[in-house]
Amino acid sequence: MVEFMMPFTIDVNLQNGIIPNAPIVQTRHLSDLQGLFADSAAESALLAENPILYEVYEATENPVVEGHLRYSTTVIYPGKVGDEYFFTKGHYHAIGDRAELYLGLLGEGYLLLQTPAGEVHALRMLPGTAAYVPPYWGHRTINVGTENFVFFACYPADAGYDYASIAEKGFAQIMVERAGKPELVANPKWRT
Ligand code: PAN
Ligand code: ZN
Repeated sequence: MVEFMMPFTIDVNLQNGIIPNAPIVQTRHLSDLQGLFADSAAESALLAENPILYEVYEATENPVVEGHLRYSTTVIYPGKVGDEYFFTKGHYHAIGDRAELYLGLLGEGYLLLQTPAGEVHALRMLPGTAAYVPPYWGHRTINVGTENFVFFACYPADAGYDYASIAEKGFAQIMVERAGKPELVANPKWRT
């Protein structure tokens, strides 16, 4: 017997990305991403201040089971560690074949995608850009602007998070500021 969940709507504040009634499920400070930035000296120096890099608002009413979707907004603050722009930790989905869709709401950023072998693609995201994360790709978002970079994400409820591979190896390429502009360069810390 199918159990029918009641349909519903949610509101997303398009001025700031906040989903009213959705708790902040993640507040990530620099210390939560320690070791992920290429410039270790700049990272250590900024740790004294330990700024918040990003926050995630996730609507939590949906069951975390196969067949359902979950959704959230992520607000990444502007800033850099050395010349590398603030980014999210990045992860593969624990169930690798689960895809995801991002929709840019505010600001200017990049979605960095990586295969486990280290093939990287960077997709520019502006308000209105819908960016697809195909199954099996690791993904990280980066704020390359001077304002908050905010995006909506929708993903299979059972996708889960594998942070360990990224924490261990990082991304093969990183986004740094060169002559005032974002540029993708090889990550000196990347381990194959
Ligand atoms: C997103 C991310 C969110 C924060 O909702 O979880 O942007 O990034 P990290 O999880 O890498 O810290 C998503 O991709 N969910 O699957
Ligand atoms: Zn994801």
